[in-house]
Amino acid sequence: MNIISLLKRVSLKSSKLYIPSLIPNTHNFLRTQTPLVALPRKMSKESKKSSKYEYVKKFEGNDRLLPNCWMVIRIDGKGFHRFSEVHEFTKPNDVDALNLMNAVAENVMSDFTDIVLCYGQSDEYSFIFRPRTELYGRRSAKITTNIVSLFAASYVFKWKQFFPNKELKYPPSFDGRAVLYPTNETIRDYLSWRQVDCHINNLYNTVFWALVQQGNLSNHEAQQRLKGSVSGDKNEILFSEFNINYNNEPEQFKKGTTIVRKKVEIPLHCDAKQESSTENQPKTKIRTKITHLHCDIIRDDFWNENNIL
Ligand SMILES: Nc1nc2c(ncn2[C@@H]2O[C@H](COP(=O)(O)OP(=O)(O)OP(=O)(O)O)[C@@H](O)[C@H]2O)c(=O)[nH]1
Ligand SMILES: [Mg+2]
Repeated sequence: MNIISLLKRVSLKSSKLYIPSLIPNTHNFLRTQTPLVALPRKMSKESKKSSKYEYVKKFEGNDRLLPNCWMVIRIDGKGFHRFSEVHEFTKPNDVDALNLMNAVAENVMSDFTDIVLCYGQSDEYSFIFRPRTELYGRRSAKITTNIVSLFAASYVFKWKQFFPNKELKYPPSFDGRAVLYPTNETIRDYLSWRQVDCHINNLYNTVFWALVQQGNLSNHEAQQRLKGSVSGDKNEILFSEFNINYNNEPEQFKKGTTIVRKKVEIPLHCDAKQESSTENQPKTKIRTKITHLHCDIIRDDFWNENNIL
């Protein structure tokens, strides 16, 4: 007689003993159910009796996101203007702060395997899920809150790794939203929009802080100087007044960071080679590697090189 049948027999004799109708894992059941009078923390649906209050569940809305659409979860730091001041981030770009954001995004991507690409700049990150994902039944709030809370927790968790000599003064938080894009064209346009935003902000911030830090203008004066200027004017100010060629600024600042899963060929370990060392067998294996890029994602080249769409 197996242990489940034995327990069921005993249950008939003891009115206090609870045997769930579905016991998924005998080992866990035995471990968590001693002494045998204890009720499990969560009852199976079959054995749950609805209370008179259960009707309130019907007030919850159905937020299932449309199927077969690209799903984007974008998170954005709350009040990072202040957060970056309090934590004395380098202006206009703090490499450690940006790399912390990238490491956190990679952490989220590793945890949620249906994310095919992430794009980040400043205090924001977009996570792109494959259109056919069935994660959490495509429930918008469940997906968004899981991503945003893992992001915030990982940001705190990894802070010391990037700022070993800087105390985290208060807990950072992030907002999150889910947006659907129905076609390959619209998801590409979404990402182009974020990358153009990165370029516009970075060019503005680079000139603004050059005028303030090297040109000794006040914040207000720098703002007035740049009012109505187009990108050509800003490039000219940088070049003629500060000898800065914007094209030579780091790609990470100009383009933001794109994280993708790349298939890479890696050599087999020496011992593995010895075990099965025949001439015809491959000496390499294909692995997926999460890779950070600072490249143009607006042009076709990126999409032709990466098999994402
Ligand atoms: N110094 C510095 N500041 C940064 C850096 N990255 C982001 N920031 C700051 O973070 C802000 C992000 O912009 P927003 O998201 O529009 O501003 P916010 O204060 O976070 O406002 P909400 O998102 O509406 O809460 C920038 O304006 C900068 O002030 C950085 O690398 N260095
Ligand atoms: Mg923000």
